[in-house]
Amino acid sequence: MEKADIDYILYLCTDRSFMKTETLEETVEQAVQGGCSIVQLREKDCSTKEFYEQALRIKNVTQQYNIPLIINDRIDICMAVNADGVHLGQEDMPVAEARKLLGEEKILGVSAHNVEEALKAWQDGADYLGVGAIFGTNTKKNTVDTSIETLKEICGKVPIPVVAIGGVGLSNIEKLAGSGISGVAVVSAIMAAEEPKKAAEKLVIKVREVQNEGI
Ligand code: 3NM
Repeated sequence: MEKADIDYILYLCTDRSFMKTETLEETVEQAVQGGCSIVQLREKDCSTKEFYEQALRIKNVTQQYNIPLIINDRIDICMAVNADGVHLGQEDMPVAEARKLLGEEKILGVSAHNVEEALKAWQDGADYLGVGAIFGTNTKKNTVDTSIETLKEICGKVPIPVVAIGGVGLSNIEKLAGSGISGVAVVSAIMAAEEPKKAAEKLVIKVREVQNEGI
């Protein structure tokens, strides 16, 4: 898949602790069937071997639906399973080094919390940015609150896609109208849903509605 063709409208970050299905693959497949357009495998408490095996299983699903699979933090896992890219936080591998290791083909996403971090990530080779936590979240500890104003400013200053993350759900997506984002990234809004497919369908409809109003 060409980088330019990637659709960031509904970006799912996984977290097995929320899931209602037996396996992570099931939740991911249902979410993708509902319209989730890109998936990040985010594993914080497992061995490298488990992470690798889980990545292979999730890749089976994303490949079938032709949507990108991004691996959180681990360049080695991305290369080992030939995933589509890596997402890095500000405390992870420096972006320029990661770009060297990954090459030009892989997607490189970076978390940014202010304009300075956003500009640096873009200059160092990021393909997209995750900006948050916009609405606050209990899903991840030690997040940095980022305002909608800052989100908007970042979107205006970097030429790469920006997704909003952190507490994003059906009830607050409309607050992002006019911000310039390419999509939203969610964990609990899909992972914790009894019906991930329905949850994804509703979220996509909402993001599109807001986009039509000039997101
Ligand atoms: N990154 P939920 S917030 C993985 O602020 C992640 O960079 C964040 O989970 C950041 O959609 C977050 O359940 C968790 O609020 C988002």
